Amino acid sequence: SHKFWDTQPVARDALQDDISKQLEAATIKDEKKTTGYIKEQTVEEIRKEPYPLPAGFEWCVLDVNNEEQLDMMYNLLNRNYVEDDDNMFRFDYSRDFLKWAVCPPGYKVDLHLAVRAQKTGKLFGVITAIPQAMIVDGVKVEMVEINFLCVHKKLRSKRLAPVLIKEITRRVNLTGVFSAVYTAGVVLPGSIGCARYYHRSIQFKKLVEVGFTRVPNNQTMATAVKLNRVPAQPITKGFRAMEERDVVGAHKLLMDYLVSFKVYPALTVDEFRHWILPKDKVVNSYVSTSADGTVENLCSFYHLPSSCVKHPTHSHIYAAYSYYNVATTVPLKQLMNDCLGQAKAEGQDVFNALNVMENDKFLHDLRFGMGDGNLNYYLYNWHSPDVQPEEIGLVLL
Ligand code: MYA
Ligand code: JJ1
Repeated sequence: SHKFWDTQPVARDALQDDISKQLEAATIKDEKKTTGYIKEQTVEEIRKEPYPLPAGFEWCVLDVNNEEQLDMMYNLLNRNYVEDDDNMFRFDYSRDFLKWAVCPPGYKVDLHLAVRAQKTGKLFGVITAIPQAMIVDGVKVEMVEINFLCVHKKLRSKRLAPVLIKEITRRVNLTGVFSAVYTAGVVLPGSIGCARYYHRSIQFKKLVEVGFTRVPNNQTMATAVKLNRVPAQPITKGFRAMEERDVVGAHKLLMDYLVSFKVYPALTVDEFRHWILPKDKVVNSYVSTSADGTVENLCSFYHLPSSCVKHPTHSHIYAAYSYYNVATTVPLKQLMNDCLGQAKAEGQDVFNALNVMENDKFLHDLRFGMGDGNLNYYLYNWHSPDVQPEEIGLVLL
């Protein structure tokens, strides 16, 4: 049982839910709703006062355009954020990345929420929300995306996370939004689907040295290095970095593509521009167009290095994460192979992708291997059918 999550408006897992078990046993048809709010609310009934914090702590907001406050957020996450199962690697989102990730069009500073020590001002917790309309099973819903939930290692297991979640929920509710989407490596109530991480080695030798991967039993280092070579020159005709002049066309290309999925973001042109235009060491995107400039193919990745927690010489692995890709005039496999070449040129050691959207079409042939991590997708306060990974048209940062 979940002391906190059992009190929240999220879908109950039919197998864990006693009531639906009883219903099943009695063969009463359990008409599971597949659309709409789980709990109907209005702004008027939302509590006006912040939730109380343990003595010695207070709420604050992070102005990431202030270098000192950005540094505080960066340092908390760099030392305390997500690690792999064996605590070998820890996400190291860059400062520029964090600014980009939490400041899309329409963002609110009030929703870059943190907990600090009253005396010293030191940060102990953070959680962020950004606005994003989502399409779930064909229905458009105003939501927020929740990310960067983090509690300092020294304050773990003291129930601070539920307070952060309740307070961000209250603040989001006061803006008239009542649903949210988020992802997590862990399994919690409210999951609508589960995706798997896949990894394509680019700097194979380094990845072995840091323990990210190993030489397969039937291969030598030399053969493995050879097998993982990527072409430096793209094959797709006219393949180039995306520019402002491509934004409207690429936006249409992506949104026409995303309609085929059960869950995807309803991006405005301005939001799309923010998320996709190349930003050094943050996000890369590439297009090819027809002679008249119509965008026909789009691929992209974001930069998320991880610190090597214990390694004596290698401080980081540089990882590119597959973002939004649409191929209409070439095979997706070819487009993604070109994308791999660009990731290598950008100094990346590994290219990561989830088995969402049509990624399964290229993962095997382009020599991706299954990782040891899962990514669970969640909705807060919205009924949704369960979705298979290939029905998910959403990549969160
Ligand atoms: S996912 C990334 C999460 N961050 C990390 O994994 C970084 C490293 N870990 C930590 O910093 C801490 O371990 C965290 C928990 C902060 C994760 N999502 O305070 P506690 C539940 C939701 O004693 P701590 C991301 O950023 C747990 O089941 N709940 O635990 C998306 C238990 O509840 P219950 C989680 O370990 C975040 C309770 O917390 C998670 O000190 C989306 C224990 O609290 C988790 N990842 O801190 C958040 N992990 O007893 C939800 C544990 O019931 C947003 N728990 O089982 C919901 C929508 C809100 C907005 C709504 C608007 C309308
Ligand atoms: O990166 C991940 N796993 C790697 C490293 C594993 C190190 C030991 N635990 C991995 N490497 C093997 C790759 C190899 C490729 C060729 C074929 C054989 C295998 O598997 C994993 C993902 O797989 N990452 C994590 O576990 C990090 C956390 C993931 C959850 C993220 C939650 C984000 C929340 C944001 O809202």
